[in-house]
Amino acid sequence: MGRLGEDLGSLRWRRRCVIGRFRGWLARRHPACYDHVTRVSCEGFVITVNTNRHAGLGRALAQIYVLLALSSVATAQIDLEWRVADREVRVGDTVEAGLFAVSTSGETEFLLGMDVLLSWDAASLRLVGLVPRTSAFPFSDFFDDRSLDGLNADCGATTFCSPYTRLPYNDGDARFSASILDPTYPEATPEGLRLVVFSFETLAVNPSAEIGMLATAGTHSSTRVVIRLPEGGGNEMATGALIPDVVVIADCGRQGDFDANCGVDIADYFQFEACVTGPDGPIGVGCLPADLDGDGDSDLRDAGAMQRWFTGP
Ligand SMILES: [Ca+2]
Ligand SMILES: [Ca+2]
Ligand SMILES: [Ca+2]
Repeated sequence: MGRLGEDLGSLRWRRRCVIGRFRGWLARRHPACYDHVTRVSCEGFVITVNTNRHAGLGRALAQIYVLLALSSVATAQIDLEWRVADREVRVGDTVEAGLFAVSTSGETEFLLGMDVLLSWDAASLRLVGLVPRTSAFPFSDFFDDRSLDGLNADCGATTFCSPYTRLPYNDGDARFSASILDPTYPEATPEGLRLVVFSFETLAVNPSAEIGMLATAGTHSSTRVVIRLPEGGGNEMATGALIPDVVVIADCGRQGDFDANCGVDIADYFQFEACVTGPDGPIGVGCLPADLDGDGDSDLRDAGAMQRWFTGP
């Protein structure tokens, strides 16, 4: 008597119908073998067999392999993606950044809950908070996580850093959690579901201030998304890619702001027109704000940037 094929698993396959199809097929075609499938889950399977009892086992296992190979596409994943509303801002502006859940399976997936380790450039951005009424989850917040890695409490205090505002310390990382309260699941689509909108204040000039996520932090904390499988299929971890976004933070008195009043308006536009050089440059005296992209001239590309920076009449 021997054991063959133990822990063949860790093959991941498309869960829903495939698991059911696999079980049904195995039960019909190879009931003896089916008895030895000791675990079938969304993560893989384990088969423990008695080689002396099942002469046709090799053929059966070969067929199982074929079935699983054909079906071993990745399980559903939910990418988490930042989408910043306005990527070009000035110091002192507020930036709204939406956190989106994007289904990569081509289907709508039902979200059960998530932990997201937010990260941002704390030298140039300050987390202001959640934009009210933007959450797809009824229950979401920066919870007191002192018992874990204290990402929301790592200001050094013994209590939650901001017990009144429910805001974590602005050190560039925080743990955000969301979950449902009743069986109404937010639906992540391939186009992306906006989970929540965070607002950040811009603190300092930075041509590429990143708002991102951490996969793990400390000893216990990780970014994870849990989905609910249909038809009583249970819950499944479905954490996909973590996709950051960047904000361009410029200073007052630059990038088209000739009068340094932290806005680009008609008065700035007239001065810009007087400074246009075409692609050969060079920039004239007092015309530095007309070179918005910093390449030494004031041409059509700068004019396009001027329009993007335009803040009002
Ligand atoms: Ca922190
Ligand atoms: Ca101005
Ligand atoms: Ca230029």
